[in-house]
Amino acid sequence: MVIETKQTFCRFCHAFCGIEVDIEDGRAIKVRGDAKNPMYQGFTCIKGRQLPEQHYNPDRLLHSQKRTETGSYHDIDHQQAIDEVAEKLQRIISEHGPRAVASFSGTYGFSFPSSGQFLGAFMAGIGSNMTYSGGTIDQPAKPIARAYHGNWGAGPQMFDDADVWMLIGANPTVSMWGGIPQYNPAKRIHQAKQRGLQLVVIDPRRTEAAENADIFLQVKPGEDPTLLAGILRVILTEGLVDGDFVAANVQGLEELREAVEPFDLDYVEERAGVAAALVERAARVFANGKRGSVTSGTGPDFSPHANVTEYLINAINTVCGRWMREGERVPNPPVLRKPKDYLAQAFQENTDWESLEKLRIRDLPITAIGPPTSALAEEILTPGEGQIRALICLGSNPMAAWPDQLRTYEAMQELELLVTLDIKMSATAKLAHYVIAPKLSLEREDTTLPNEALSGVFGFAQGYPAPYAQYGPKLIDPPVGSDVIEEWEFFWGLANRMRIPMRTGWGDVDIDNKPTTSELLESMCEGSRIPLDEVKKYPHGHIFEDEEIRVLPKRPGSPRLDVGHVEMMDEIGVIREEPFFEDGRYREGDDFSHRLVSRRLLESYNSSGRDIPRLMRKYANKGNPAYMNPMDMAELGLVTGDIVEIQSARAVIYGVAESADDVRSGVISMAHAWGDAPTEDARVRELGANTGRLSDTQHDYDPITGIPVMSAIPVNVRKTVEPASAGRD
Ligand SMILES: Nc1nc2c(c(=O)[nH]1)N[C@H]1C(S)=C(S)[C@@H](COP(=O)(O)OP(=O)(O)OC[C@H]3O[C@@H](n4cnc5c(=O)[nH]c(N)nc54)[C@H](O)[C@@H]3O)O[C@H]1N2
Ligand SMILES: Nc1nc2c(c(=O)[nH]1)N[C@H]1C(S)=C(S)[C@@H](COP(=O)(O)OP(=O)(O)OC[C@H]3O[C@@H](n4cnc5c(=O)[nH]c(N)nc54)[C@H](O)[C@@H]3O)O[C@H]1N2
Ligand code: SF4
Ligand SMILES: [Mo]
Repeated sequence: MVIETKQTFCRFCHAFCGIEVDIEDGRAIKVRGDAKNPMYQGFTCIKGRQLPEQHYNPDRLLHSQKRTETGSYHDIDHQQAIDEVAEKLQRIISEHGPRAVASFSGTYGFSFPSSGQFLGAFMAGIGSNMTYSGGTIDQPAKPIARAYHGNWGAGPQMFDDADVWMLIGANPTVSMWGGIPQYNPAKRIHQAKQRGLQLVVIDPRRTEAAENADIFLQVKPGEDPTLLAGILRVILTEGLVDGDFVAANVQGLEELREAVEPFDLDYVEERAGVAAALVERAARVFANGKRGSVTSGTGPDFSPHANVTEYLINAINTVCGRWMREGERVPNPPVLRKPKDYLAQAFQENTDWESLEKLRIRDLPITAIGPPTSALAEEILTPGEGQIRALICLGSNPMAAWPDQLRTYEAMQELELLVTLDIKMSATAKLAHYVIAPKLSLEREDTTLPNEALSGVFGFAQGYPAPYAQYGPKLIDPPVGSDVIEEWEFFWGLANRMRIPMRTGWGDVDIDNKPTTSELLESMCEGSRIPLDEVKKYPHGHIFEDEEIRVLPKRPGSPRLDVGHVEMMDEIGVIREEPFFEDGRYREGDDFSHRLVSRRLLESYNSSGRDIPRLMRKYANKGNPAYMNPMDMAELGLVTGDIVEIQSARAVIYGVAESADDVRSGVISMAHAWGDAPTEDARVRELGANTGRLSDTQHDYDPITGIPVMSAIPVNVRKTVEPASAGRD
C-alpha cells in the first residue's frame, strides 16, 4: 500500500504546530513535526503525535447521542437531533424569553473559528446575551487590568529580540502559553539564553520553565501582588524607570509610588516568602535590561487580587518603557486578518462597571469578555424571571472545568435542555440531553487565523511573533458509517429550522442555502493582508515578511497609560492591611495548613487526552497526582501513592499523593479538569480528582470578573483509606 505524506497543523492544543501526516489507504497512521515549517521547525509534543489514536479512538463518538428517560443514550441522526433541539429551544424561548437560553464556549470553540462565530451569530439571532465562555474562568484579570491601565496601540516588546524576561505563574514549555511564543518555546528559550537573555521566573513550583531561569523566586501562592509591589518599589526608589517614555506617555506615577511605598523588602520577604536580596536582584535585572516584558500565565490570575497582579505587571512594563515605539518595525503584522495601523499611543477603555448590564447573580457586570461563567450555575439554579433553562456547550466541559463542581453538578441536572458538542461522552455529556458528534481536525479544512487573532487579546504578545500563517486542508474522511458534522453546521441547522437571522463577524449568512466550509474560510479572510489563496500555496506554512510595516506616531490629544488608577491603588492599600501568617496560614481564623495551586500536565489538555492510553501511561493508578514537597509528606506520614483527603472550606476531594521536591513546602500542586461526577470519587486512581470542586463561587470572588479563588486555595490535607463513597460538601 502506498503511504502519502501531507502537511497540516495540529489542533489538539492551541499551539497549532505544523505537522506531517502519513496516510495509508485513507487512514492517518503517523504524525510528526514538519521540519520545513518555518515557525515550528519540526516541533511537536506527545499529544500531537497521538492524533491518529484520537481519531480512531474506540471511545470517540461517531454518531450524535440522545438521552432516554432511563438515562441511557442511543444514536440519533444529526438532522433529527437538530430538528428536536430547535423545537425544544423554540418552546423554551416562547415560554420564558430568549434569556432562558445560554451558551458556553470552551477550548474547542477557539480551535475552529467558524464554530464560535456561528454560535455567537445564533445567540445574537435569538436575542440572548447569555453567551458565556472559558475566557471568564481563564485569565479575565488580563483584559480588566488592561482596561484600568490603558492599551498600547503598537503592542509590547517581543521575546525574540529581548534581553530580559520576567515570567510569572506560567510554564510555557509544558503549556505553550505565558508570553514566550508558544511555537517551539523550548527552542526559543534556549536560543534566547544563548544570545544572553536573562530570565526571571516567579512560581511556587520550580517548573520546567524555572529550570532555565537566571533568577527564580519561589513565591508563596497568592502573594504576587506583594512581590510585584516590592519589585516596583525597588525600580521607583532606585530611579530605574524610562524617564522619557514616562514623561511622554504615562500618568499616575506619584500615586503608584505612594501605593507601593509600604512594601519594603523586609515586609515582602516575610509575606511573599522570597529573600529580600533576590527580589532586589530581580527588579534590577529586569529594569536594567534594554528590551523585554513581564508576562504571566494562569497561576496568579486564579489567585486572589488577580486584577491588581495584572495591573502591577502592566505598570512594571510601562515604567520601564517596554512598549513598541514610533518608527520600529512591527514584527508580526496581520496575515489572514485585515491590515491595521500600529500607533505608538495609549487607548482608553471603559472601566465604568456600574454602567454595564448586570447578572441576576451577585450583581456581576457583563463586561467586554461576556458574562462571568462562575455565576452560570447559579443563573441556572435560581428561580425567577430570566432563569436559564437551556445550555448549549461548544467544545467545553463544565463538569470538569468550572469552579465549584458540586454546584455545577446540581445545575446540569436542573436544566430543561443541555446540549453539548463533544467528541466523547465527557463528564458533561453524560448529563446532557443531546450530544452532537463533530468531525475531528484531520477531517476538516481550516486556517491558523485563531492564533493570529490572539495577539493583543491578552494585552501582551500571544499571537505569532512573525507574520506567519498556514492553511490546513482536509486530509482524511471520517470513519466509514459515521455521522459527524462540523460544529457550525449544527448552529446553521438550528437557525434554518428556527428562521433565525445569522450575522457573523464577516457578514450575513444565508439560512436557506447552506454554505460550504471553503466558502466560510474565504469570507472569514476577506480583505486580509495576504489573500487566503496565496497562503494556500505554502503547504508547510509561511512567514510573509515581504512588506515592512512600521509603528506610526501618536495622534494629537491621545490619552496616557495610567499606572495610578484609584481603584487599583485602593486595592493595593487593602492588600497591605491584610493579615498574613507564616507557614501558609494567611488569614486570621484561618485553619488551613496548605495552599493548592493549579498546574498543567504535558500529557493532558484540560480534560482532553485521558482516553488515549499512550498519554496516560505515566498516570496509571494515580490519576492527576497531588504533588507535594517531600518534607510536608514526611510530616503528614505520607508516601507516594497514598490516598489523601484534601479539604477546602467548600468541599472534599481525594487525591493520590506524589513526592515532588520542585513544589514549595506548604503547597499542593495539582492539575485541573480531571475526575468525574462526585458519584465516581471512589475511582480516583483511575479518573483522578476534580480540583474545581474545592473552589466556592459564592465566596472570595472578584467583584468585577466574578472569578473565585482557583489557585492558592486554602486546604487541609490528611492521609486516608481508599475512598469508598462520594465526595461530600
Ligand atoms: N480548578 C481549575 N479550573 C480550571 C482551570 C484550572 O487551571 N484550575 N483552568 C481553566 C481554564 S484556563 C480553562 S481554558 C477552562 C477550560 O474549560 P473547558 O473548555 O470547559 O474544558 P475542556 O476540558 O478543555 O473541554 C473541552 C471539551 O471539548 C471536547 N473536544 C475535544 N476535541 C473537540 C473537537 O474537536 N470539537 C468539539 N466540539 N469538542 C472537542 C473535549 O472532549 C472536552 O470535553 O478550565 C478552567 N478551569
Ligand atoms: N499540556 C497542556 N497544555 C495546556 C493546557 C493543558 O491542560 N495541558 N491548558 C491550556 C490552557 S486552557 C491554558 S489557559 C494555558 C495556561 O498556561 P499556563 O498558565 O502556563 O499553565 P500552567 O502550566 O498551569 O502554569 C501556571 C503556573 O502558575 C503557577 N502558580 C499557581 N498559583 C500561582 C500563584 O499564586 N502565583 C504564581 N506566581 N504562580 C502560581 C503554577 O505552579 C504553574 O506553574 O495552558 C494551555 N496549555
Ligand atoms: S504542542 Fe502538542 S498538542 Fe499542541 S499543537 Fe503542538 S503538537 Fe499539538
Ligand atoms: Mo485556558
